[in-house]
Amino acid sequence: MGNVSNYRNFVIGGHSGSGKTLLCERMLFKAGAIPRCGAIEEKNTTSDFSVEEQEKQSSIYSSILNCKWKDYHFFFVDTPGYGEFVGQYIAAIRACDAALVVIDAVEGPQFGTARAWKLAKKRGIPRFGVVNRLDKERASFKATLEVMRKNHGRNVIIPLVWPIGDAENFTKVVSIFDENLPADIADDVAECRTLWMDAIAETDDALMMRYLDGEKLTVDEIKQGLRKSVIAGKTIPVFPVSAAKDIGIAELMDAITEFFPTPLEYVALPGGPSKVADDGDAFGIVFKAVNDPFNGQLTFIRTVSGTFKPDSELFNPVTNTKERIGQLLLMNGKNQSTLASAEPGTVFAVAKLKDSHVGDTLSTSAAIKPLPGIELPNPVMSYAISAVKQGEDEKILTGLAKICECSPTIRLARDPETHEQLLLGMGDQQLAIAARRLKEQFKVEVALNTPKTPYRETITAPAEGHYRHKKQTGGAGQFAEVFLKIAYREEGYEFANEVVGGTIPKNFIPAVEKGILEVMADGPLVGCTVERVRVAVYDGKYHPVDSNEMAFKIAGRMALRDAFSKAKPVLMEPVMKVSIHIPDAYMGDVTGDLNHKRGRVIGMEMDEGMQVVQAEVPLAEMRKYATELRSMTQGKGSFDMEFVRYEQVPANVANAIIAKHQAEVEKENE
Ligand SMILES: Nc1nc2c(ncn2[C@@H]2O[C@H](COP(=O)(O)OP(=O)(O)O)[C@@H](O)[C@H]2O)c(=O)[nH]1
Ligand SMILES: [Mg+2]
Repeated sequence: MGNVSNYRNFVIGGHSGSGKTLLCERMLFKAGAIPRCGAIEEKNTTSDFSVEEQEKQSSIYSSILNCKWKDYHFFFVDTPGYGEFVGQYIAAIRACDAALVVIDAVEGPQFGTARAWKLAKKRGIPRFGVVNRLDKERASFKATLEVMRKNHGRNVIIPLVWPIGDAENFTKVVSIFDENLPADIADDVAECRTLWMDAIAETDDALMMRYLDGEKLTVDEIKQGLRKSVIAGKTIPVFPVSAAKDIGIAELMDAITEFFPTPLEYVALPGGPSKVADDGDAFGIVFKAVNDPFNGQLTFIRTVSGTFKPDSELFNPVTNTKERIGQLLLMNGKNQSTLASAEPGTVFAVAKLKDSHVGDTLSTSAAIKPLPGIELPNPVMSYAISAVKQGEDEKILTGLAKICECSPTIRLARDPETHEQLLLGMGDQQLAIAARRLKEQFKVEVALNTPKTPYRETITAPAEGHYRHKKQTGGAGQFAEVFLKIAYREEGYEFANEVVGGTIPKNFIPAVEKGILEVMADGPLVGCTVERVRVAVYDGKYHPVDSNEMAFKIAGRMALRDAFSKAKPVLMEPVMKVSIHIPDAYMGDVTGDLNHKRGRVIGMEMDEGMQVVQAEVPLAEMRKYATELRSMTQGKGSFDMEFVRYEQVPANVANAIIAKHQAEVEKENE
């Protein structure tokens, strides 16, 4: 297609509503890639082309875009800002060389902004700050800039252009290096120049010496130093713009050509390639999949090194699969054209791969080592799922598996303890959208229910148990008798045969343990897994004719239930470590709510202007937290959680759970 050093590859991130999608639309339009500039309200932007996005008037999926700008070719990805869909941004950022973080000039930086900065920094790619919607009433460049400076440092966040006028009066931007600027911005611009000159001098000792000697640097030296500083991530140039009114966009696009890296300056993650080139074996990372009604499954790849060609054979070293690819599709939202080759930095799609998924590597060489994968966040919400119509379980699982491919933060799993089929994800909205897709695309309906909590049962005192199983009904009788004792152990389960003198013959011991294992899997309190118990069978009786395995299994089971009831049994529940990110104003509400949830706050800290509350909370109380936190914080909070340990359920809570379970069992037995 062209010269790889003129390719630019970047992702657009930021808080929802900051104008990322409109900025993309504006860039495509200015570059002549689309015939008219769509609008969010008219539901005709290139990025937000799915029905769900048009209804919501907000992005849910990342969109793959490209355009030519002057001698350059941009490959870029628009991403959703909304927290539940952050997986789309994380995957895109993994594939891209740089990030534009968009900030709303009315609201200032928000929590979605902080997340966008942080994830880009973690990926180690250069960043621009784009202060957008500056034409709006109440918008202020300087106020927004001050908050950004406070969050990231005055010598890091440095405007490269300055706006003339704010809000209704925002008319244009000027380069801070221009001569003869209006007097009212002279001080601000002078400060930016000094900050840039300091940053540039730091990139090179020789420049530093000359700068300290008071020598003037040439325009070329300034540009090169600036580029070096940005690519090293030391500085973040800031651009005031209005995507709606097309102000500052050309300046931004020019700066992308000048200061963002070329694909050959690829920032590898630890374990990634040490060198990339436009020749040699081709390899790239899979970072997105979509289920397209026309093409079926489309898989998106970013070429990292080498050049992919159509109609060729690729290897996936992660799944160990050979894949045949046909056309290389160049996408602009849903519009596609074909490519003759895909050089480094190119983002392209291929249809109908067999076994390649988000995070995998594809290569022309079978000897390729996989690139580091994509680290996605843990699910924070789950539903137990079942088919609304009987007999459609299989169809639901196949459909959902396809949906999970395209939204890799959604997962299917079977809970081995509760035996429920779970659908896990980042929040109720994301999972509701998945259910809706399933209905529309796969024509099956799924019911989403609160999952059972995988409680565990254990004992707190040693005890003995006994059971005598005896039945004499007509023909052959049944007889077995078992004595056993149980004691608490630190973890797991242990079985010991301490029978002496053959009171239970050796060949029946496995049957006794089978009965015991039935109780271990289906505990007496609430039917959950029993653990932390040592069971020792020490005596019994048998009958030479009437004893059999079935009889000993029953005796083993009943003897353990007997012992268990005397051993001061307790219920254990999973406790999660939860980190909650919220604006300071919601601290009281959030910690108060944690108290109601039997949670313990174990730490608080500030992080980029947000409060981070660390707490330990029982899983049973966290089932609807995604929804609750959203309403408590007007959508401004987010959280993640992971399992820490099992803890004893307080007696009053446990009694209620046990009573409820017993009532259910009785109802079933009726
Ligand atoms: N006035 C004004 N509105 C804008 C501008 N950019 C975006 N918007 C509006 O802000 C809203 C959110 O824009 P959108 O692009 O969907 O934001 P995203 O969630 O970041 O993708 C929409 O109503 C846009 O029309 C801008 O520069 N000026
Ligand atoms: Mg959007």
